Amino acid sequence: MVIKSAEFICSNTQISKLPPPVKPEYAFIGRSNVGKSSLINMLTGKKGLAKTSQTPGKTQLINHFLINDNWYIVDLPGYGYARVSKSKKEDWNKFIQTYLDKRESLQCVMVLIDSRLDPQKIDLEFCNWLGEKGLAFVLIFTKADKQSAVKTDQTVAKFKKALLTTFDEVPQCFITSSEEQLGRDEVLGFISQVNTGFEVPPYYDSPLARG
Ligand SMILES: Nc1nc2c(ncn2[C@@H]2O[C@H](COP(=O)(O)OP(=O)(O)OP(=O)(O)O)[C@@H](O)[C@H]2O)c(=O)[nH]1
Ligand SMILES: [Mg+2]
Repeated sequence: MVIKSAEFICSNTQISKLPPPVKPEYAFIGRSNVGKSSLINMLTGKKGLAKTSQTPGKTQLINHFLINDNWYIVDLPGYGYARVSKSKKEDWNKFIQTYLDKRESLQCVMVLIDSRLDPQKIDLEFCNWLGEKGLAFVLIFTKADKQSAVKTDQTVAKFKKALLTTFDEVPQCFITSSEEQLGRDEVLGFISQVNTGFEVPPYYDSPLARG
């Protein structure tokens, strides 16, 4: 897929204020600091599009980016950020869970996993939650430039094995590096393919809804 345009549309804390669900949408989520915003910038080829930071917890809102006037990338706050109070964390979890569970145009949850780490409980729990909700997801392993390809393959294999204790089959996996532009064609190719099957939810497709 060629990226012709990528623009920031809105930041939200309220589900009711999200753009109408008339275009296919992909949510990028993972632990705080895993590299979500960097990956979005790498995929779109726009360095400053999503704000990145060395301090975990940078992304605090649901951010919508419109790509090629045709589909959305959504940058979500990272989970597992220790320095947020417990009640705030619960509020966030609820908000994100509602978004993921109810968003009609959400085509796939892109779960980002740090390729340097052994399977983390919080990542596995999140994948299991997606499974319980019947939400489609893929795994994107990040920061592959930080170690050898052999080590990355080992991490991927361990994660798949851990998932197979609760899943019958493992989802599609992508290995990426935002530093080295690794995995860009693969991830965009996947999105492009899913986009072709998108249908506008019936209500929004009616003349009434279109105004
Ligand atoms: N070497 C390397 N560093 C990366 C890569 N991706 C992200 N980083 C670094 O990791 C840090 C966090 O990146 P972000 O993209 O801000 O992470 P995030 O997941 O959006 O973080 P929050 O919004 O805080 O949850 C930054 O210092 C990035 O430069 C990568 O592929 N390779
Ligand atoms: Mg971020």
